[in-house]
Amino acid sequence: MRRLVLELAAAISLTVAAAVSFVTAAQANGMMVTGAFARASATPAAKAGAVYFTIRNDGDVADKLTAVQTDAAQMAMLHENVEENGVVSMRHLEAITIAPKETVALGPRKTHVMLTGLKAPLKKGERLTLTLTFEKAGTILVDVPVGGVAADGPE
Ligand SMILES: [Cu+2]
Repeated sequence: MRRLVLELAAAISLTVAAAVSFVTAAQANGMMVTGAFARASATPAAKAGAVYFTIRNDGDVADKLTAVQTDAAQMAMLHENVEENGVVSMRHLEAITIAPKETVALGPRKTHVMLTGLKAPLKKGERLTLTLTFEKAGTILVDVPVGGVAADGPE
């Protein structure tokens, strides 16, 4: 009886975990992407935007995020913010390496996915899909909600 109860509890928690990860995370081959969000465009004429998320590598080998793509913009690329002599500029990154068991958080004022050539301004409450390509884990589709113009996380 006790064993049955434990098995039931395990089955239920697995179901809950699966349901939660469906909503908040996308994963493949040990690579987990969570907390994705974009900021709404500040003006209707905006042609650029940014997307942020957190990547966790639960696998045993380092992996690299090498490409990003979305239908919402003509181009998506990896950028990092660099400060030199008090001036912040953005630098293109060829890839982001994630060591085994490492978590890399993108965010405003640091590493981000830059969208250029937006096909339409990003509006709060809308969603876009981002395709991430990892060297080893392959392709992960990430559902990205658009938050407010100054959002610091998914809303
Ligand atoms: Cu940028």
